[in-house]
Amino acid sequence: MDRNHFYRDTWAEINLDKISSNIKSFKKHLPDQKIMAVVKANGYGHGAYQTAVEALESGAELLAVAMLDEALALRKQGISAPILVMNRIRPEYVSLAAENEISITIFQKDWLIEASKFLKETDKVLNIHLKLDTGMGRVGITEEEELHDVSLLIQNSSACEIEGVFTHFATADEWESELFETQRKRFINQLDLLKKWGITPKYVHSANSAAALRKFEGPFNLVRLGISMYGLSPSSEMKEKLPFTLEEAFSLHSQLIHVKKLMPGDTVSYGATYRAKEEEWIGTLPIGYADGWQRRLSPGADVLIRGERAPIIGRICMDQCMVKLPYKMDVGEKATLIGKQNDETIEMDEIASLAKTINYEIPCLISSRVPRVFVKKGRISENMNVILNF
Ligand code: PMH
Repeated sequence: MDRNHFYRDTWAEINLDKISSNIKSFKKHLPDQKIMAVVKANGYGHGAYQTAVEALESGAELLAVAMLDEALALRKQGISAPILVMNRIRPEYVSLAAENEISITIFQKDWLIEASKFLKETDKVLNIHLKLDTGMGRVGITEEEELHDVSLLIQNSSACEIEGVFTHFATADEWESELFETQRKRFINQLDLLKKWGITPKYVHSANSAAALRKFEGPFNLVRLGISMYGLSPSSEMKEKLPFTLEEAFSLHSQLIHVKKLMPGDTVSYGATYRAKEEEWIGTLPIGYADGWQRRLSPGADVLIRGERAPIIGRICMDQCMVKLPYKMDVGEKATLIGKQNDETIEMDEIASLAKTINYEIPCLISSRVPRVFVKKGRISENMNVILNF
């Protein structure tokens, strides 16, 4: 392990080769669709920049993030591919977006009127994706009149252009969903209206991972891939019916920093909730809830040591937690909290289920103080340690 840029005994490993493989599988699955790699929230915790570069090298052509800051960070790091900010930006920042060739999402007439005051003659043309709400109920235009006004205002402006139109599904990860079909139809109707008004944007998109995995009919030419690009299934329902294997890119590791013998009756951690029944070997790992290893994972979660499961016992602390070892082990032994050791695997879904949440949330919550180690072409290519600005 190359530790040039971090000093702690806990790290996340991001296997970029798996991201590449997932993107390539999608290219085969949907040869006619362009891929927009969704790298918001630091690439769902996987590292936005590294994931973006890998996705672009593997066949994705565009990127999506949630906010302007995330897009600007990617530009600062030298990424020149098209980037879409999917959430609302403040009207006063439109020039900043235009200057940096960042496409933005709009879904309010008032916003557009306000933003037009801030666009300068000298700016590059601002690329806009219209967001339509077909049933997600989050953001997006719902009324025909507002859609008409917004699209014509943009069309008549020399400062901006409609580059795309999109919507977002609420239930694409459920096989039998009436709402999915309703949203698909509503979107097609709205596209017909736009066409009637002379608007045929370059990019028409609606599919997230779940929709892209299930394939569906419509006049769409781009898919927005998040969770599946990272190798995780959008839902357990879909996991059983995936059209190809998704390869998990994220794994989480630590090392024993202390090993001790407990005598019967000895207790472990805050609240003394764990009490030894017999003589037991206990190891301490330097990872805790401040790293995103949530308290609710104990009791329940295991770690892998020498390919065997060892349960986490007692309360998870802020920076440390304890595991029950099968026998005496040495300080320095590697423990895998998510991932594979020999023939045993702890999947992200296992941890998500123990934490009573979805797999999306787990890597997002692994905090920035956990360094990320990137593997590319089978070798460590880079470390990211936000604390030390690496
Ligand atoms: N498009 C939009 C507008 C999104 O909000 C998301 C994910 C995606 C595409 C990618 O979806 P996928 O990861 O299922 O492929 N957004 C979120 C969210 O807001 N909460 O969970 C996932």
